[in-house]
Amino acid sequence: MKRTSILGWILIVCLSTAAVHGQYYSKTRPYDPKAEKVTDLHFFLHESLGGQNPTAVVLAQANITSNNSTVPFGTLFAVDNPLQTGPEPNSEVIGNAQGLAVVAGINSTAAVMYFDFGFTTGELNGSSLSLFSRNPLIMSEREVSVVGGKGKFRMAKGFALVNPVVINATTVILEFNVTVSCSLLT
Ligand SMILES: *[C@@H]1O[C@H](CO)[C@@H](O)[C@H](O)[C@H]1NC(C)=O
Ligand SMILES: *[C@@H]1O[C@H](CO)[C@@H](O)[C@H](O)[C@H]1NC(C)=O
Ligand SMILES: *[C@@H]1O[C@H](CO)[C@@H](O)[C@H](O)[C@H]1NC(C)=O
Ligand SMILES: *[C@@H]1O[C@H](CO)[C@@H](O)[C@H](O)[C@H]1NC(C)=O
Ligand SMILES: *[C@@H]1O[C@H](CO)[C@@H](O)[C@H](O)[C@H]1NC(C)=O
Ligand SMILES: *[C@@H]1O[C@H](CO)[C@@H](O)[C@H](O)[C@H]1NC(C)=O
Ligand SMILES: CC(=O)N[C@H]1CO[C@H](CO)[C@@H](O)[C@@H]1O
Repeated sequence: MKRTSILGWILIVCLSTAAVHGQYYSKTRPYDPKAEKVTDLHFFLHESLGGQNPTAVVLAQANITSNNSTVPFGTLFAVDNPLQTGPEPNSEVIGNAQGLAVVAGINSTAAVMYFDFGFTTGELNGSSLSLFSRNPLIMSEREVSVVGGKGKFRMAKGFALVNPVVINATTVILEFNVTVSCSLLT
């Protein structure tokens, strides 16, 4: 009974708060391009496939009978890859890349990635970058787009140049050089 009444009070308080702040508004203010700041980042993404502690796993795969690939068209991966300061496996972890990668090339091993690069150390702790792009691995141009961010990277936009350091059946290590501009960098 007591718990119910407390929940009731919380509900009433929330509802009254919502009523006070519930006015719709839409305001426009000038945009100041001089407020844009550019940030460069350099780090390495480490991915483990298979084995005891994979950081990328297959969620689903289309039932395609004719394919010549170990990662055929229509394969969806869930990913939680550490971001580290160096290509060495024991280098310092500074964040992680969480998201999805879908193999989206019918006649090629091409993927599209939907990743959130979250940073967990230093002044970027709690900030993240949103990447949405074709996976550069198999493309001749190894570039991915940064479409947004949060924390220090609010309203970020930019790109990353990617250099594959190691790619084999069990390990992927990618060097990232990210360039983003943000107008709200605090
Ligand atoms: C996969 O496709 C083949 C051929 O169309 C079919 O025989 C088989 O039952 C399918 N398997 C599943 C799990 O749907
Ligand atoms: C598989 O490889 C063969 C021979 O290289 C090729 O003719 C065929 O088109 C390929 N199939 C697919 C689905 O890529
Ligand atoms: C894939 O390759 C086949 C055979 O060469 C071709 O008919 C088809 O149009 C190609 N599909 C795409 C999406 O490139
Ligand atoms: C990062 O932020 C979280 C949450 O505020 C905090 O628990 C953690 O200790 C911080 N890590 C570092 C390395 O500052
Ligand atoms: C990233 O920048 C470093 C220098 O900071 C350079 O040595 C490296 O080649 C660059 N890599 C890519 C993929 O642009
Ligand atoms: C993949 O590369 C890593 C790092 O270079 C190495 O430790 C591992 O043995 C390689 N695995 C295969 C299957 O080649
Ligand atoms: C879905 C599917 O059929 N995948 C197969 C594609 O080809 C590779 C290699 O021949 C098989 O291992 C997959 O099972």
